[in-house]
Parts: sequence; structure tokens; C-alpha cells
Amino acid sequence: MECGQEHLFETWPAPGTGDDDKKRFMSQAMVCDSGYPGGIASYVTNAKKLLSDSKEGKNPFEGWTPSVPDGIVVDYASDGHLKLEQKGMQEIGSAAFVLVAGGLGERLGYSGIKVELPCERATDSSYLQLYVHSILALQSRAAGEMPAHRSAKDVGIPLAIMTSDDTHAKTLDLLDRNDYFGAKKEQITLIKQEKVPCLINNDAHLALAKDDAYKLQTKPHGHGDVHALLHTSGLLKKWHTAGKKWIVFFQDTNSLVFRVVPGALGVSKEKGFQFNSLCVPRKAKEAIGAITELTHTDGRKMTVNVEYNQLDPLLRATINEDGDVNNDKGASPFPGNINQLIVSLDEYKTQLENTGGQIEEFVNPKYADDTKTKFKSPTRLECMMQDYPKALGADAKVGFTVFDNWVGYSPVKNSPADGVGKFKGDNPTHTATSGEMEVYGCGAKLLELAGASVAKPVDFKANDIVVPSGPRVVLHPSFACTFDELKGKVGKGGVNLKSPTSALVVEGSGITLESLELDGALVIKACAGANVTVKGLTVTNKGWTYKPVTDGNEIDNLRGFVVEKHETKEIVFAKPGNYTVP
Ligand code: UGB
Repeated sequence: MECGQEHLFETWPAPGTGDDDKKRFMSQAMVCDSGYPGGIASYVTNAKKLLSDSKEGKNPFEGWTPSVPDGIVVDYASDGHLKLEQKGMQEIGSAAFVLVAGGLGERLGYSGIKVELPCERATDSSYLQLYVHSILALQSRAAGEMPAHRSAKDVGIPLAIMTSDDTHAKTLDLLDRNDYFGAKKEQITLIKQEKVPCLINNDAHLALAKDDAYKLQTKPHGHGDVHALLHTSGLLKKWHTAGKKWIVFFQDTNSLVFRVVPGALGVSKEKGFQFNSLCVPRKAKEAIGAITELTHTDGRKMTVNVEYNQLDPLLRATINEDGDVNNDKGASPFPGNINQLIVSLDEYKTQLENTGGQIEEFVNPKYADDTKTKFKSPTRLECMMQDYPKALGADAKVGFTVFDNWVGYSPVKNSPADGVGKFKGDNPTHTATSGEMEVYGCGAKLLELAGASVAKPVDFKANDIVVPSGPRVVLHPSFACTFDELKGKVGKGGVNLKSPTSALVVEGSGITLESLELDGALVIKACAGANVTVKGLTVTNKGWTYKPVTDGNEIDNLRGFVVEKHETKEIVFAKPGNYTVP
């Protein structure tokens, strides 16, 4: 009542009637209250302010002028990159990982959780499996590199997954069904974000559910919740006590992220960055945030993410009346933020102790008319995890690291129908179709950079989009965690993937591909402790066909094809030892 929410109780009958419903209402309100720093009272106060600013059309960037910032651009596989990877791998045992996976993935239109989707159909590994296996592979390298006085168990690399009511039970079930993908149960912690109440007007009146007068309407508050949750869950303190120094944040679908983490961590260490955003070159108007340097009329400067829907109006109002357009190299001059963030734990902990993890919020109401007094539907406050540096002082070392798209960024966010629109506009489609082909494309390019001959990609059409499709190469995280490691496992000039339809799956840290001629499908796996040298192996078989479909199951339809495995040469070493193939 003190927060001006009398309307919620107007229809309540006299005491003694409907008490169960009233208690149900209050228990939900209490969950919302405890899930927001400062409770519902703060939420309402913050909402009134932001709604008033929005009504007045106040520009959140008032007084700030954007310019293109300086960052570290990494030439993947160069000597400089290898040195960064080496530096990063010295730090990796001191890292903790955080996956934000509370989003509904509405744009993709998948009925399940995104992390259970296969990132490719050659092995059918889900995103979550890939992430956990990547962390376990990094952990094994870190254990090997630890000074003798520390045992391998000291370097358990923890993973926290932020879930929401929409994803929590399914994420837990996925982990349970798969025995935590080989991780220790205590290594993975789920932290659940609560939704925030919806608002019906500029007085920040809370909305009731359409069909239930004893239920608040709620919506997700955004991935920025992750900071407060790491603080309130006690995880941050626990990691600090365990000697962790870095936290790496990543999103629910990016099959390539672990390819660039070691190098980017090397950059964080070398430059002393307390906040490092991983970036890729961005096409103008692409739906990824843009890293921008902002200079205020009063002289303040900050390097921050400007979200994709804000960049164009900001540029038009300041430095470029054409807005967000490509330069003569066909790219936006502002690098694209892929929301893989590396923070230095010491400074992060201190900052969160001061702020409680609260992140700058925004509101985006859709007004019913020009009076801006009514909304088309209830709105809510939101926050984004990449906005964390906005609250840091001017002396904070905030930077970013740019990698090429092919090795760092392959999200699956859009439905097939939206993908067609993006494709026609000559934009990356970010669909399940492109996501799968990008896994293979990255694997093939890595082999090529390491000295293999790889057949050139051809066009592949599925779900009415055309994507480049070369040999289907899946390099399991256990095979190599860095390019530095990979290049020592591929014989220069000895490996030849002869046709764009060839398929190669490699799993196991002890495998070396010295010489191989492949025209077909080969799967080679070696358990821990099995050292396998592939030397003079020729594989020719019927291989696999990627067949376009539109009438498959939900997952097939998202990517628009199925894989028909006609013939596969499978070589598996399940016992430790030294082997040569053939
Ligand atoms: N997420 C949550 O965990 N909780 C939430 O409440 C909401 C989301 P989207 P979008 O890299 O491509 C982001 O919806 O709008 C998780 C950046 O803001 O996919 O595409 C969710 O599960 C943008 O700057 O985000 O935009 C998912 O893992 C750019 O980096 C993640 O948060 C862009 O991603 C992102 O959610 C991109």
C-alpha cells in the first residue's frame, strides 16, 4: 500500500473469505520482493523514474558522443595469438565459468531449452555437453600444468548456470539424465533468477495476471541479474576463497566460444583488464551490441556496449546522420559485443560488495498512443550483464578483444522464417542451419591453419537459406583446447580431406593426425591415456548425406536437414596404451 499499489487489493473480499488465494498472492509477492535488490519498494521507485524519463523522451545518452574505441584485435593462429593462449592457459586453472541460460529463446521458437539442442548432428552433442566437456578439457590441461605441490583436484574449474523458472527444471533434468556430462556434481551450481513484476502505467502500478486476480504478472528481468545472483548466492565468496582469479561469462548458444577463451584470458592477464568483452567484427544493424567509446561534454569517458536498437539513433543524433551503416570494408566500424565477458574476480567481488550487484536498468514500454500514458501491454524493467562496467570508476581497466566470426561467434537465435529474412538482407542468419555448418567450418579451418589440405566449401541450401558447407569436421574439446596445442597434433601437408562432403570426428587428447587421406566418414576416439598416431591411413567410403527436410521432428525442422549415415569408418581405443593407425 505504501508503494501506491492499492489497486491490487481493491477486489479482495472481507477477511475470512478467500484467505488461501490471498496467501498465495502474498507468497508470490515475497518471492519477487526477495529476488530484487531493495525489494518491490525499490523496484517501484526505480520504475517510476525510468518510466517518467521514457515518457519525456529523455535520451539515455544525453551529453555523450560516440567514437570508435581502440581494442585488442587478435589475428587467430598468429605468433602473437599463440603467446596469448599460452598466457591464458597458465591462468585457466584460476578461472570459473558462468553460463547465462535463463532466456526463453522466443526468437528461435523451440519448445525446450536452448542448451539441450544439438550443436551439430555428426555427434549430436548438446550445447551444454559441449560446454561441460570444454571445461573438463581445460581443467585437465590446468592440472597438468600445476606446480608439483598442488594436486590435480585443486584445479576443479567450477561452472555456474543461471536459470529461470522457464529453464530451471529442464536444465537440472538434462544434467541429471547425463550424469553431469562427466563433471562432478558439486562442480556445477544452478542459480535461479526470479522474474520481476510487470507494470501497467507510468505510476508503476503492478499488473495482475489476466486470468487470476491473486497472481502478479511477471516477466524476465534480463541477463544482468547474474551479477546480483553471484553475490547473494555466496558463490563469488566461495570462488574467491578457493583462489579463483577470473570469471568467464558466456551465453546459451555459441558453439565456438571456448576456441577464443584461452587467448582472450591471455589478453586480460597481459593488459590487466578487470573487464574484457569478447567481440567480433559487426555488420551494420546486426542484432548484436556495439562496443563504443562514449565521451561526455564534461570530459568523462567510458567504453561500453551500446545495444543494437540504441546505436542507430545515437549515431544519427551525434556523429553520423546515416546512422548505423557499413564502412568501405563492409562492416560497422564498431565491434560487435558477443557477451562473452572475462572479469577479474578481486575487483569484481569488491564492486559487488559495494553495489549488491545491481546493474543499470532500462524500460522499453510500447505506448498505446502519443499521450504516452497507456501501454499496449504491461512492461517491466530489464538489465543486461554487459552493462556492469557502467558503474565502474573512470580509472577501471575496461577493454575488449576482437576475434574473427568464424572462430568466435556462432549463435543460434532465430527461427527458420526469421533466418530467411536475414539471409535475404545479406545478414548472418544465426539459425540452427548456420550454427551447425559453422561448427564444421571452424573445425575444417583449424585443421587447414595447422597444415591440412581441406576441400573448399560448396553452397548448401536448407530452410531456404544458403550456407557454405565444407568437410564436416568436429574436433572434440578433449582433442585440443588451444590452437597452440592443435597445431602440434596435425602433420603439415599430411592430412587431406578430399571432398566437401567428407566427415571427420576426432575425440581424445592423445590423438595425432600425422597423415590421412579421407573421402567419406571417419570417427576416431581415444580414451584418456591412449596415445594414437594416425599415419598413412586412407579412408574411402559412402560417408554421410546431409538431406534437406521440412517435415522432420522439431529439431530437424529448425535446421532444415537430417544426416543419413550410410557408411562410417569408426576407430575406437578404449584402453590406455600407444597405438599407430593403420
Ligand atoms: N538470458 C538470461 O539468462 N536471462 C534473461 O532474463 C534473458 C536472457 P538473448 P540478445 O551475443 O548475440 C545479447 O535474448 O537480445 C540469457 C546481448 O545483449 O539471446 O540477442 C539467455 O538465455 C547483445 O549485446 O540476447 O542480446 C542467453 O544465453 C549481443 O551480445 C543470453 O542471456 C547478443 O546477445 C542472451 O539472451 C549476442
